[in-house]
Amino acid sequence: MRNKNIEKVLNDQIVKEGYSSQLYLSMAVWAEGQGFSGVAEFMYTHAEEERSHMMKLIKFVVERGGEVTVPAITQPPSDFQTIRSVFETLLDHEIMVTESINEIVYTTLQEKDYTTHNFMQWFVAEQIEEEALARTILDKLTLIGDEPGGGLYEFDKDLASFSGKPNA
Ligand code: OFO
Repeated sequence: MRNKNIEKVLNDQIVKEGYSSQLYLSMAVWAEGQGFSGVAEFMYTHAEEERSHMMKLIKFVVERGGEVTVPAITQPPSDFQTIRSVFETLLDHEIMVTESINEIVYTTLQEKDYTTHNFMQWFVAEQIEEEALARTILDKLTLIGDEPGGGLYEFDKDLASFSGKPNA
C-alpha cells in the first residue's frame, strides 16, 4: 500500500478482529461447559463471523499491494462466571471495536484515502448491528433475571436461532 499509515491501522484492526474471534470462541467453550448449548452455538457462529471480518481486511490490504502481518493467537479469558457477564464482556468489547473502526475512518479522511474510507463503511454498519444485538440480548437477560431456571433455559433455546445476521 502506498500509504503506510493506513496499512498500519488496518493491520492493527486485523489483530483486533482476530482476537474477537478467539474471545467469542472462548465464550462458546465456556457456555458449552455450563450446558448452555444455544449460547455456545451463537458464540461459535460469532467467532466465525469475526474471522471473516479479519479475512476481509487481510484481502483488502493484500489486493492493494500492502503487507499483512498475520497476528499471533492471544489467549482470551476463559472464565466468565455468568451468562450476563458473557454478554456484558461482549458488548464492552464491541464498543471498543467500534471506537477503533471510527478511528480508522477518521485516519482515512486525514490521509485523503477515499478508497479505504469507502471500504470501511461496511464495518461501520456492522458495528451498529453488533452493538444493537448485544444490547437486545442484555435487555432480554434483564427481563428474565440471571438465576438458573426456566427463563434462562428458554433464553438459551432462543439464542441458537438468534445468530443468523443478514450481512455477516
Ligand atoms: Fe468484527 O465485529 Fe465484532 O468485533
